[in-house]
Amino acid sequence: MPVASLLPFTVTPNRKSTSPTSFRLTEKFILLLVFSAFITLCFGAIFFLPDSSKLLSGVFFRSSSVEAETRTGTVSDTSTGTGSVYCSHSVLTRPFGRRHRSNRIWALTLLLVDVTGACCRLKDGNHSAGMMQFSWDNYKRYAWGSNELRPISKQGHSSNLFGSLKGATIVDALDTLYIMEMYDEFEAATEWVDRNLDFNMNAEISVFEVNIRFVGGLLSAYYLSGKEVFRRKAVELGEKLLPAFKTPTGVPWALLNLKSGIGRNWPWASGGSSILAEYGTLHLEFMHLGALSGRPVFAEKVMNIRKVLNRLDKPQGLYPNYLNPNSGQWGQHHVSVGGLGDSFYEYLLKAWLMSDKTDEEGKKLYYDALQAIEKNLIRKSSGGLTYIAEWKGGLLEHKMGHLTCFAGGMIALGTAYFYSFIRLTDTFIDEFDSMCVSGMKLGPEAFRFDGGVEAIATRQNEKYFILRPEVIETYMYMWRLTHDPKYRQWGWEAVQALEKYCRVDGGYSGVRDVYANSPNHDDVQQSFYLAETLKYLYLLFSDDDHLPFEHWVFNTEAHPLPVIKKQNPEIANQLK
Ligand code: DMJ
Repeated sequence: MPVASLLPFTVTPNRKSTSPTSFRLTEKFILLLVFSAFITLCFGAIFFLPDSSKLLSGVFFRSSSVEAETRTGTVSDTSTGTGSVYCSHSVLTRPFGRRHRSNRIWALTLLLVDVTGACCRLKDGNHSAGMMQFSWDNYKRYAWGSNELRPISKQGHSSNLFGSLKGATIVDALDTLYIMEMYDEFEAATEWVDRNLDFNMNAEISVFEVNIRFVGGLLSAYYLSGKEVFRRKAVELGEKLLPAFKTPTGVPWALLNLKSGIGRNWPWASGGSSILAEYGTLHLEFMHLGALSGRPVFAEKVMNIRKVLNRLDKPQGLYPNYLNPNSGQWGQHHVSVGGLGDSFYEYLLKAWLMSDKTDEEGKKLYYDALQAIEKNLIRKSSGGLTYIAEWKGGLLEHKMGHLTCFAGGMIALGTAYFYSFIRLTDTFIDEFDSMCVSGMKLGPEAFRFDGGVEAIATRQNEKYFILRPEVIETYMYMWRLTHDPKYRQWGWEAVQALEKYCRVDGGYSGVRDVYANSPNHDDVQQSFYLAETLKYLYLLFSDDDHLPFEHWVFNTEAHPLPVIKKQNPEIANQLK
């Protein structure tokens, strides 16, 4: 499936062709002269103009450089809490001058291709682009090819989520590099993917993590850049994941050996169950894999998961986090909109949006699930804060995870279409800032509303912050949907907190206790920091037409996937 047929920004309008035979010889000669003059002019522009990419971005991607000038000075207003939040290009980002000449050619190519004007608008960066540069440079210097960076010990790091698979940070960061116009870095990452990203190994991986980070990252890189290598690798990896669905119900295993195709579930999961947030967070990527490979098997696998879920009774309309893939029955009745449940709900809504609002089943499943959540899990604390509790066999645990904080953005996005949730969003989000942050202005992993506390982590093992994006993700959605400056204000405070407490010599690190007086670093720069946290910050301070919601849906790792438009019948049919 050619990229051009999927993307709004690469479709060129039909033009009437003129037969060459209709020109006389002299006319042909004049045309040739004009054409040669044009080519010479273009090359002259590439080599002699000061920096054509800046000019082009000013003229053709709307004048971000001009905007940046007018924004200068507002940063200090922001830091003191007054005025609106804008980041000055000249103060906060690296200069354009270090760009490679090939980028100018690419910019010129974009100019020639982008005749529809519907391209995702590539803008000047903001402060997060500088943060990205720092994270990337350090990863490249100390941990190139490893999954993640240890920024204090300055070496590579890997968790058991990826087995012996390599390069998680590279693949997760590809689209952020591209979106932030860090094209030299994007080229280096592309070359690494082409030469080194290998799935033929005896590695036991998490199907969910590899799907959202690797498949999602490769798909977005493909859709943004059009480079075939990403499509090829995404489909190759997708094929490798298919054996995970070999269970009696078709609900996939959590873990899979890429070589043997043997799967199993996490040993800690209730009764050998698969996890809702894991098997329920494959839909977006698999729909695109189906579209790009032309193989219906990808869509069939994820649509079958819905069938299994539709057959089951839901306690109070809620979805338990555990489901046994052999029996097709629920495991322990634990319900959460945070860890173990979270992105299942997100993908119901986004499946509908990504299908250009044709996936009516996805829409209804989301609506019903949210109604049950509103009724059974959303509560008010004694101090008046609205939060989402967890549910264990009918009893509420008055705790909310950092992971749950993404729900503000999800509910807001849904509210744009489902008006009945407006009240919920209004109250919920306004209290967000005080709930999800600590004295360091960084949110703990979980916070409680019992035993006389209000939104505080009371257990030592819930006080850490690992550079998670969820709070900033919600700020970004809320900003886009309301344009209330407080979301940029809060985002800017998050930037300052990250700079103050998480930035170390060799990159950015999580902290072990957000209530401590000074940070005790955990020495890990998570790949989702580059994929999500920095990207959402960047988008928070960008214009709305930069990856507009109308054309793009973000997977749960913040990888943008294009909406598959109705007028593309071949793909639209696969989504039904
Ligand atoms: C990311 O890998 C994804 O957002 C996932 O859905 C859960 N959260 C982590 C980051 O916190």
